Amino acid sequence: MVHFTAEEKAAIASLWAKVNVEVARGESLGRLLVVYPWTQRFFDNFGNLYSESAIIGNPKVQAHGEKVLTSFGNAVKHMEDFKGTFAKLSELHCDKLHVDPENFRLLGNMISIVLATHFNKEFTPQMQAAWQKLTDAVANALAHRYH
Ligand code: HEG
Repeated sequence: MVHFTAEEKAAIASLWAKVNVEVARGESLGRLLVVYPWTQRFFDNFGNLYSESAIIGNPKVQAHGEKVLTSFGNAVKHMEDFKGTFAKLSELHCDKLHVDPENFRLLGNMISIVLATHFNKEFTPQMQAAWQKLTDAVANALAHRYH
């Protein structure tokens, strides 16, 4: 089980409190779909994903991105029990959607990049390290059904 120090928890919570999910909602998923185009195959019912601007402006990408980000917010609140928190979602992604778990890591990296673009200097290497630990823990918890 991953352990977070009190400093890491405080750093993560303080940054997350400033994230405007309404604004950032499509950015991480949008970047995933642009940077790693093969991830688009999971979203073939999302309509137009033909260009970067189509992806970023696609309302379904926005709506789904919001679900993903909100789910991350849930992880921030439950840092003692990722497995329990993501048990249902792990079932969905592994058993039903068959998402390759490598993609969970890739999406975690996109979240780090979005945070870096929004928070610039505040997203210090130490802050990044704490977030990377969180996104890795979420990725592991989501992949749990594959283990
Ligand atoms: Mg997933 C559904 C969270 C990565 C593909 N994802 C969902 C849902 C949540 C979620 C909360 C909605 C579940 C529901 O409606 O009950 N996803 C989530 C997180 C992460 C992640 C926190 C973080 C790593 N998802 C992820 C990746 C892919 C993917 C990397 C594919 C490349 N998710 C996916 C698909 C659905 C969900 C195809 C169903 C979408 C739909 O049909 O509405």
